[in-house]
Amino acid sequence: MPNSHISAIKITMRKSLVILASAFMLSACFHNPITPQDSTLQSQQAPTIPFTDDPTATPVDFDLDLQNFSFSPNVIQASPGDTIIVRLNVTQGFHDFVIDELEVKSSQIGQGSQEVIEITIPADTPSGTEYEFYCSIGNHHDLGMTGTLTVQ
Ligand SMILES: [Cu+2]
Repeated sequence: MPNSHISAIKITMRKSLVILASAFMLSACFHNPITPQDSTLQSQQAPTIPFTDDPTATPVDFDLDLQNFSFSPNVIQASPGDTIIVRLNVTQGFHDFVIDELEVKSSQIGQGSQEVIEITIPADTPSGTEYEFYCSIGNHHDLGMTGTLTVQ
């Protein structure tokens, strides 16, 4: 008697396994249609490169090296109405680029990093106007980390 009872339990367990396996396959089928949608989404998100993501690929008007504690070059020129593109290369230290009057402020950039910024000169800027650009971190300005944007 005890033996037949045990085998009856085994059969029940096998049936359960089969049911479980079927349920798994069914759910696998339901999941299948989602997979192609996912891969479509991924291909739609494929690289659109934002302006500042690859600074080395962007054509620029001025290349500035930033180090402790100066800009090189420290003079740049533009005309009224210009939008100039400036690439900031930090070769030493941790710096930014600010022109208060034109509301220009880059990120704070660490050594070995770059950032490309745009500076728009208002069309009604009088010829001969000089804007100071400087690093706003710590006392870098007072240590001489300044330059001049001249409008011709
Ligand atoms: Cu600085």
